Amino acid sequence: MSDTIVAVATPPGSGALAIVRLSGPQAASIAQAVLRLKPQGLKSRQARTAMAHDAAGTIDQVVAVFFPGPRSSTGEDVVELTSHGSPYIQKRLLAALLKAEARQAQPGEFTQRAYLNGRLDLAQAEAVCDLIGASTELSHRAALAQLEGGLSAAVNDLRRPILDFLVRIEALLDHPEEDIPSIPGDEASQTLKRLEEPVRRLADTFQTGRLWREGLRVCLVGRPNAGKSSLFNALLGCERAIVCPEPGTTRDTIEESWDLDGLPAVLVDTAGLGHPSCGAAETESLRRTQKALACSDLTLLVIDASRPPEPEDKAAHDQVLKASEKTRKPVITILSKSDLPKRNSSLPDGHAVSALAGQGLSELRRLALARLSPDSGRPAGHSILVTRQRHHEALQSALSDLHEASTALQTHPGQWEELVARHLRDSLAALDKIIGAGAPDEVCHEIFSRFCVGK
Ligand SMILES: Nc1nc2c(ncn2[C@@H]2O[C@H](COP(=O)(O)OP(=O)(O)OP(=O)(O)O)[C@@H](O)[C@H]2O)c(=O)[nH]1
Ligand SMILES: [Mg+2]
Repeated sequence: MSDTIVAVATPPGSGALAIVRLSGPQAASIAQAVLRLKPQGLKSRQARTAMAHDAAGTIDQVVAVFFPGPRSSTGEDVVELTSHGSPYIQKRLLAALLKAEARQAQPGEFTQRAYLNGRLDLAQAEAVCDLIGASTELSHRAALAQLEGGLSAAVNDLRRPILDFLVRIEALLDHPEEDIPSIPGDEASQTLKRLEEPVRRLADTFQTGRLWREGLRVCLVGRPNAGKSSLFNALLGCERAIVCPEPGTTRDTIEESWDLDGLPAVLVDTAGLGHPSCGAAETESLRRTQKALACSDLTLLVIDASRPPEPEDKAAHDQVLKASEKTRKPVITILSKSDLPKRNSSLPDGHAVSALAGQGLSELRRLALARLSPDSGRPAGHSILVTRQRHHEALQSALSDLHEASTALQTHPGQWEELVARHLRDSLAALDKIIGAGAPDEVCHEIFSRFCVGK
């Protein structure tokens, strides 16, 4: 990291302002050269207005702020140059800084430097990415808690008692000549159980945490004309899909981002199941509906309660229930058009909704949240959530190492110490991967390469 990197930190395109950021040992001298300031012209943490130049002349008036390392965002000397936000100015300013010996930053390289300089651990670096991508209240809350070190602290809390126990066992193993009292098997067994419990609890938060970060897919399905598109529009709060009195209006799947009371979601409208005509378009519609069903986290089965039952209903509804049984994802049965009198005496239990009158919509949202995850609406300040597959896998692996330690204790009652110590070391190594200690280089590379340039 002896070179100085540079990139535009603001999104592409024009805006009122744009920020170009430099990080590295020559950050200040390169900025001073382009701003034609004297050495030491930029003072620590003071904004300075100056003209940026290249060989062709003046580029723009910029505001420069110098953050000397190691107390900067990357741990190195950092300079931020705020210019007017025209793409032309950004391009020319960047070119001038590159000419003055800065190097174009790779995706995520600023955050990677912060990680390598100990300003952030790996979980926090991943949270930077999540925070930038957070589109709803809950995804923002989860990312912020992780960036503030919540997950890292939770992992350290899990590590400490495992390490204490390992140290006790290793003292016995390393100094057999000393009079260190041995650990009774019963006590060791209880200790291992106690160590497993909080690891399992943290790992289990992934069920909810995954939804908070990645979001979820909610799919509206049902017979033609059941009122799916009307409900789709009503839940989104806009006229996104075409609604018509004739059955068979929607033929493609339509997806739209949906803020489900703070959870990032995608709502999917589909073609009606069991349309009487069976041309090529209907066959393709059915294939798309089935695909949407197969990858939805929650299915909303819409049944029109205002019309008498039809012979095709049962097969269509069974198809939906079977698909969600296969994926083990929940289904909510919705009885639509509740503003009209009921004309179907063989209706299953379901949640009454009228897209037209706006009835039952907020209850439907609440019901959806409850079915997706019992604690998805958990209030702020509650315990930390695991939101990434990588962290969940590490916790599962730590858990299975602890479990193997218990098994070793049972299968080798007289000489368990060596084996248990090995499994405890493995479980610590698994936990360390979350915060970065011992995470292989390719894992780090994979994480940072998903960032955009300038982050
Ligand atoms: N009274 C009443 N009519 C509704 C309601 N919801 C939908 N409709 C009417 O039912 C008809 C069909 O509505 P759509 O939303 O297009 O139904 P769909 O399930 O998307 O139909 P397809 O796309 O053809 O499968 C339209 O005439 C709607 O105006 C409702 O809550 N109340
Ligand atoms: Mg429709």
